[in-house]
Parts: sequence; C-alpha cells; structure tokens
Amino acid sequence: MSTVYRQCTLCDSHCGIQVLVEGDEVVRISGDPDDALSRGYICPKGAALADIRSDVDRLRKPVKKVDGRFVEIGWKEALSLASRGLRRVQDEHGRNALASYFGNPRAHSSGLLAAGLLRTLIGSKNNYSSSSVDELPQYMSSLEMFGHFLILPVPDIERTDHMLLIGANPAVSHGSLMTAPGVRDRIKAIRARGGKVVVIDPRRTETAKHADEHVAVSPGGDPYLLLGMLHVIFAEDHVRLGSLANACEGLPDLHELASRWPPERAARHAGVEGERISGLARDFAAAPRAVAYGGVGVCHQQAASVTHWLINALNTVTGNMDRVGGAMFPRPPVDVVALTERLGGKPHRGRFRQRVSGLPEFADELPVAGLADEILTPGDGQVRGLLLYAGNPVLSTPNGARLEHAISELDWCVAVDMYVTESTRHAHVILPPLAQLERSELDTVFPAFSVRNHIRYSAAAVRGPIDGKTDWEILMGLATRIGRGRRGAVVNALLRAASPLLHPERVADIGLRVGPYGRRNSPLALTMKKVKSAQHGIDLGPLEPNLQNLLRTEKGRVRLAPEVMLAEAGRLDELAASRETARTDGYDLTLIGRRSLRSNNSWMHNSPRLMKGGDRCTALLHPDDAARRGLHDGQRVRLASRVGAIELPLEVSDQMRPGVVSVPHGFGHARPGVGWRLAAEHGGASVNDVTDPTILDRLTGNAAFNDVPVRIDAAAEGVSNGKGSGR
Ligand SMILES: Nc1nc2c(c(=O)[nH]1)N[C@H]1C(S)=C(S)[C@@H](COP(=O)(O)OP(=O)(O)OC[C@H]3O[C@@H](n4cnc5c(=O)[nH]c(N)nc54)[C@H](O)[C@@H]3O)O[C@H]1N2
Ligand SMILES: Nc1nc2c(c(=O)[nH]1)N[C@H]1C(S)=C(S)[C@@H](COP(=O)(O)OP(=O)(O)OC[C@H]3O[C@@H](n4cnc5c(=O)[nH]c(N)nc54)[C@H](O)[C@@H]3O)O[C@H]1N2
Ligand code: SF4
Ligand SMILES: [Mo]
Repeated sequence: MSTVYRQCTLCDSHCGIQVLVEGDEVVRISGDPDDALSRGYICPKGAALADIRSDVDRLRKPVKKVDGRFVEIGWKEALSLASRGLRRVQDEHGRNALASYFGNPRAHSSGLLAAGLLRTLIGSKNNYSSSSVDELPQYMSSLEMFGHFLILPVPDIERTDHMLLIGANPAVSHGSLMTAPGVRDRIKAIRARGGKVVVIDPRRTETAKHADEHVAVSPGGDPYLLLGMLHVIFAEDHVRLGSLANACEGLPDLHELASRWPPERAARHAGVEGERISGLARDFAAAPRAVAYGGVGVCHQQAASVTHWLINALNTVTGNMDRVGGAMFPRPPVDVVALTERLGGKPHRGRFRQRVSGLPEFADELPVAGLADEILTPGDGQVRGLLLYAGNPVLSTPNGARLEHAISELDWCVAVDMYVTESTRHAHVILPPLAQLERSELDTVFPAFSVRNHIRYSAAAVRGPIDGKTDWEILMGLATRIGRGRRGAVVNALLRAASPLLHPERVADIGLRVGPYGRRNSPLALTMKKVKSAQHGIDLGPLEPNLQNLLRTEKGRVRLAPEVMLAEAGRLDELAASRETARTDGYDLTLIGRRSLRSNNSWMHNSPRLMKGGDRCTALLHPDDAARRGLHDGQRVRLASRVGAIELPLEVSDQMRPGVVSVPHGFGHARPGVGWRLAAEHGGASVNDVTDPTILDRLTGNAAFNDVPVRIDAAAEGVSNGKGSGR
C-alpha cells in the first residue's frame, strides 16, 4: 500500500487529499491533514473521485458513431477522423461555421492552454464556454473597475470581522471564485472570534444556518438593496476610501446614483424593509474589517454585472477593498493576468456581436444562450460543426432541450469527454481523457482565487488505460491536425515538432520562474521541481494588499463609476417594472437554482456513493404558495415557463421566500442513449428545459437562470418522468 498526495479538482476549493493505493487500485481517499491550505478537509465528492476511476460506464477508448451506435476505435483513427470532420465544416461553410463550447472542468485540467491554442488555430468567432452561464458578470465588473477581467477580489475570510454573503451558498458549493477549503468552518470561525455573518438569499440556505442574520431578498432585488445601503453610507458620512484614497475615480458619480435610492425606495424592489437595509449598511460600515462577497446566485440575474459592481463599490467606499480582512487580491505563483495578456493581448469586449442575438463578445467568447439560434438560423455564418470540450450544455444552458435539438442537427460534432452524456451522445466522435486520479498536473489557475497564497502539485495516484491520453494530449492531437490546405499542413507539422515545448509542465515551470516567487523576484525561487517535491503543497502566506500592482485601467485608478454601469443602473426602475409585468400573465412564481452537497453540476450522478439517499431534484416551495395551489409535500408537480415544462416532486418548506421556487440544475439524465446508467436511473428533470435563453444579464448576455417566471400545478395523473418539453 502507498499514499499519494494530490488535490481534488472537482470544485474551486481544490482540497488536498491523500489517496491510499494498493497495486493499481484506490483503497480510500481522505483529506490530507498536513495540506498547506485545506488542513484535512474533504467533502463527499472528494471521496467519490474513486467512483469515477472505477466507473464501468466511463469511456476508456475513443468511440465513433456507426448507424446511431458508438463503437470503439483506436486513437490514431479517432484523431484523424475527428479533425477531418472539423476541417470539412470549415472548408465547406467557412471559418465561423465551426463552433466550440468549453465547459467547467476545463479550468480544473491542464488542457486549458491547448484548448486556447486550438481555438486560435480554428479562428472562428463562434467560441462559447460555461463562463456565460456562470461568472461572466464578475469578469465584467472587474474589467470595468480594475481594467482586467481576471483581477478578481477574494474575501479575506480568515481575518474579516463581518462577512456579507450575497447569492452564494458556500456551505454547500464550497465557494465560487473563492478557493477556501472547509469554508463552512472558516465562516463559523468569524463568529467564534466575535464577528458577524449575514446571508442575503431568497432561500434560508445551509450557509444561512451558520449566519447571525438571514435576509430573504427578492430574486433580483440585490442591486436595489445595495444601492439603498450605499445611500445610507454616503448620507451618514461613513465613506472611507482608506489606502485607495488617491487611487479611485468616480466617487461623485457613485454618490449621485446612490442619492437617488433612499432605503425606503430601494425596499420595494429589494423585497426587504427600508429599516433593515439601513441596519445592514450601518453594521457593515461600523465593522472594523468587513467584506461583501457575491456568488453565482447574483450572476444569474438580469442586472448581474451591475450587482457585482455595486458589491465591489460597497467594499471600496467602506475602505475594505484591498485591505486585510476585506476584499483582497491574491499573488498567485503564476501570474495569470500577465499570462493572459501575453497570450491574448489587452482584454476587450464588444469587438463583434453574435449574428442572431446581437449580443456582444467578451474576451473572444459569445454568450452560449444564443448558440442554438446560431445553429438553427440559416444564413451566412450559420454554425454547422461543434467541438465540445468538458461541457454538457444540454443540461447546463437555458432551454437546453432546444440546444439539444440544434446539436443533433449539426453536420459534425466532436466531444472531448469521458462519458456519453446528454450532450456528447450527439457527437460523431468522442475522445475520452484520463480520469482525475490518473493524471498529474499543476493547478496554476485557482491560486489566483485563493484565500491564502499557495501552490500545490497533483501527482497521478493510479495508472490509466495503457494508451490513455490526457486532455492536453487529445487537444494537441487535434491542434496538430486542424490546419487546412497547404499552409495548414505546414503549421500542423511545425506544431507537431514544437509540441514538447508546449507541455503544460514546461509552460508551468516557465510561469513559475518568471512569476512573483520565481528566481528573479523572490528568495523562494519556485520551480516545477520544488513544487513537485512539496507533497502537501506550499503555503505562500496570507494575502497582502496588492491591487495597485495589478491595476490595468488607463489612469491606473480604480474606476468606481464606470459609464456602462451607470447607464445600466439608470434602467433599474424599468427592469423592476418589467419584472412585475412578467408575473401577471399566469407565470406568477420566480424560479431560482440550488446546489446539493453530493452533486457536481451535471456530471457526478453516476457515483454510487453520491447517489445514495432521497431524490434531490425537487421543487422547493413555501407552505403558503403550496396551500394556495392546493399542493402538498411529496406530490408530483408540473413546473412550466414560456419555454417548456418539467415534472418533478414538490418539497414544501418555509426555508423559501414566498413567491419563489427553487430547483437544482444538472439532472434530466433519462434521455435515450446516455452512457451513465446509474445517473439515468435517477433521471430527474432538467430545470434548463424550463429556463429562458432570452432572460439574460443585460450587459454580458450571461444566463439569468434566477429570474425566470414560472407556474406550478399538480402534474396530470399517469404522466410519468422528468422529461422536458422544450420548443
Ligand atoms: N439552471 C442553472 N443552470 C446552470 C447553473 C445554475 O446554477 N442553474 N450553473 C451554471 C454553472 S455555474 C456552470 S459552471 C455550468 C456548468 O456547465 P458545463 O460545464 O456545461 O457542465 P458540467 O455539468 O460541468 O459538465 C462537465 C462535463 O465535462 C466532463 N468532464 C469532467 N471532467 C472532465 C475532464 O477532466 N476533462 C474532460 N474533457 N471532460 C471532463 C463531464 O463528463 C461532463 O460531461 O452550469 C451552469 N448551469
Ligand atoms: N456540491 C456542489 N458544489 C459545487 C457545484 C455543484 O454543482 N455542487 N458547482 C460548482 C460551481 S460550477 C459553481 S459556479 C459554484 C457556485 O457556488 P455559489 O456561488 O455559492 O452559488 P450557489 O451554490 O448556486 O448559491 C447561489 C445562491 O444564490 C441564491 N439566489 C438565487 N437568486 C438570488 C438572488 O436574486 N439574489 C440573491 N442574493 N441570492 C439568490 C440561491 O438561493 C443560492 O442559495 O459551486 C461549485 N460547487
Ligand atoms: S470541497 Fe469537495 S469537491 Fe471541492 S475540492 Fe474539496 S473535496 Fe473536492
Ligand atoms: Mo460554475
């Protein structure tokens, strides 16, 4: 028996784990008590990495579709076949006819750089990712305020006296853009040291149970609530810019905007009394060190970018931006901001627009909510081929059922994924990577979002199939075959020769050497070799004020009142009015999302140890709302929007704000031909058969999953299942 130390790469926490191995079998996975950051913490999903390793439903060889069925083929044939099809789409229909969609696990795998390279070589405008159903509004806010979308503030949870959590449920999710393993204990510790924790959420969540105060805001009510708070902070003279006093611009404009939102006015749209809003503001301003942290719950709103901007603004005007115990900026060993600038130039948005929707590009990607239209609408630039990498957009994007139909109509689709999913089942070729425990990698991304500076290498714990390939190898396999015509053939050959130089460990080594702890900059002189030999990771110390080294705005100042944000904030009244009208035509409830501890978006539902226990794909509704409709706990209900309908069990609970219904995403596996059999047995319904691709954050086109008008009725007798009926 031996123990391998590495990290779990399933969620942003990236806990250090110890994998007990006998021969080539995983015996047990537990938290690594000596880990520099996670100190032994692990959640149920971490242990379930063993289930992915042993899963008989996981693809271990490439497959191609023959007469509607997948058959195994060798890697050489698979890579040639896949790339030939992709080239053909571009030869026949032009560059932009080939689209790509990269999903969430891309950020947790060393395939990321190769994926970017492949996109550059493909040269299409139709690039999509899970960012536009996730954190894009946070990127937008950082781009406008700090000059780069990856200059993202992280709450200094270890030293704060007051934490205001808005639209985040880290007790379950373990945080988004906040790498803080064992976050629940870190939240409890705030209170144990005499601090205060406040949760703003339409549902009394698992995190709210550990808070001093829970504020059941209306879905989408946050920008009003934040403006009301800012109003009080300006009106009662609590503004303190602290160390950023000479590094901010736009304070008068922000003041002017906030002055228009006295708490009594904000109250109506926030769904929270004015007095309560004033109290929240006073508490926040009075705390010695405070931090407001916004999660994905507010990204999934129509004023999402504005909300994240106001969260940053609140931190800034109370002197909590870039100071200990406030919102801070990590100093990761590989400088991701500098790296993305080197590879992609100055960050930008709006250089071009989506053909059908007219929505703007952001950092060369378009909003995935518009992808189905790009495939289904004929005309110049119509999408005819798709590269799916580590994503399951059929279950994860708004009106997934329609996107599924669109994908099934494509001329060619290649997937890099280890399962036959609701999305990849429509591919012509699937190229499966090695599973998490079978590969070695250095995580250079998440130290940039971590509550403590650190770095950790992950060694492979067990061997994969003999000829198995990593994501990097697969994507390079495609990249070295994607060039078209004579010129393309030369590029392919050059790239093949150069590919050893682009190996992720090599690139990471260079990144470390030129990074802030590299030879030139620090006595630590971090190299790949040093990082590899530190089994439990390397602690690089607490966060330190760092923003002024990072700022990329033209004048080198924090922009407190960016024009686009002010303009969008000017439309908040109109948005509130449209929300009220939208609830009057029979769709009288607002749908919001939720996550479960033993689930990971759409793809861990084939793990026996995670699927134990009752049905998690339920609709949560307040008792009054249930009673008014004559519905009872456990009953099957029909949840419908203008887009589609699903059926699922009802769970009646006063943890919900009245008027709001909560349904988790990532279920809906009972579709014909999916490869994950256990997941399919537990099917559930896909809430994204109901979500609406026209309800979006107005600045970025990010899906506003948490603002969809729906209705609930009893399900018709005899109608079974969780199948959607998307248009
Ligand atoms: N209604 C609603 N919808 C949502 C959300 C919500 O809150 N509500 N949340 C959104 C958010 S935040 C996100 S991030 C998205 C996620 O959306 P997606 O990224 O599209 O979906 P995932 O469920 O993460 O699917 C990941 C896929 O990658 C595969 N995979 C896993 N590991 C690897 C790997 O190492 N390499 C490769 N090549 N493949 C791998 C899995 O088999 C799976 O098919 O969903 C979004 N959708
Ligand atoms: N166990 C588990 N962990 C996960 C995942 C998973 O699927 N399962 N997914 C991972 C991914 S990809 C991500 S991005 C992170 C996300 O992690 P978080 O950012 O913590 O997001 P959620 O857990 O979705 O919690 C969002 C909260 O927002 C609330 N909410 C909804 N609408 C509103 C609103 O209008 N205003 C306010 N204030 N709140 C609102 C919801 O009720 C919910 O409690 O989790 C990651 N971790
Ligand atoms: S919280 Fe769970 S899923 Fe996330 S990294 Fe840690 S063990 Fe893995
Ligand atoms: Mo996400």
